[in-house]
Amino acid sequence: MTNTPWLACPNRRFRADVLAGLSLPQKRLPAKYFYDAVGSRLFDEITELDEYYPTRTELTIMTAHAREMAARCGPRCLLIELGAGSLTKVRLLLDRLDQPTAYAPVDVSGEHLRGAATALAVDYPALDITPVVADFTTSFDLPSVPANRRVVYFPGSTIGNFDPHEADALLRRVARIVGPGGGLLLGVDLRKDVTVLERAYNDAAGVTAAFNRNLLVRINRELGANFVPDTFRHLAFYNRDQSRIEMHLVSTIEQRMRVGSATFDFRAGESIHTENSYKYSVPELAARVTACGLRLDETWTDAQNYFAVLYLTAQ
Ligand code: AVJ
Repeated sequence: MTNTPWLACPNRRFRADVLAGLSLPQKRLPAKYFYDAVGSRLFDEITELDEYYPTRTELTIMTAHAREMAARCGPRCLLIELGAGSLTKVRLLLDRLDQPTAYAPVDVSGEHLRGAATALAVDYPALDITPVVADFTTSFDLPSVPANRRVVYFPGSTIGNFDPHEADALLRRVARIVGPGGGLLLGVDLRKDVTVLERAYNDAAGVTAAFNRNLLVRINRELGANFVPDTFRHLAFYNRDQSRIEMHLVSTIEQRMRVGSATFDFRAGESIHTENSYKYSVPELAARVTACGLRLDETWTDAQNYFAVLYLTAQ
């Protein structure tokens, strides 16, 4: 048999999303598809760039306050991490948690996740690690282990990739997953000087540009398309009205591209909108989470107020 539905399925979803996104008047592609194996590696490179402050700042906050965060989680918690990536930040938490019953990292990039989980298991031999390969924007199964409390760890300001109504839906779903009394430890990037923001998405070494263009490389490979990534220019800027960084790929020439049997025309200068990264203020976010059934218990931030980590309790 040549058709294995459990393998074909995720790809069908990818194809449908790409075809739908490229058919819009303002072409767009969902940012979650950045993270194939190459994209995940490029993102890890981004986190180490001088210009990219969020990861480093969040790590500083986590290092300074991991003990208080772990105390909020309490003993024997089930820790669920959304968009787990390389599993570096969570170590700071795991080092402080009181007998966690299990750790369930959830990520779309199966290869990357399994590798990271194996590496983590070496350093935490007593911990029950259950990687869940899933798109956390859809529903997914969690290990059914008894725990004092369920806590979702959602770091990296990944919440910033969601439009406000999607972010609300996700927050409501997290509240439902952890149940009343359950927690959410949320990392968010804050509003700040535009120069600092724009530099973070326009690094001198061009790693962010490569990360952006890799989406086209992935589409070529997985969906049989003929994009020439070099004919698309990386564009990232701060949209003040929406308080978000926008990333685009701008076609430098007029061209017709093929994705499978579909074709898409590009004018010279026409863009594909590839990512939004919303920047929040703590009071604004507090109002939002409250409306989604979560109570803000504690906020930790850095000296420059660049980034915040929030502990929220589901009502
Ligand atoms: C995954 C949301 C943390 O918006 O900063 C980094 C991804 N995109 N550079 C962000 C990203 C371009 C990122 N987050």
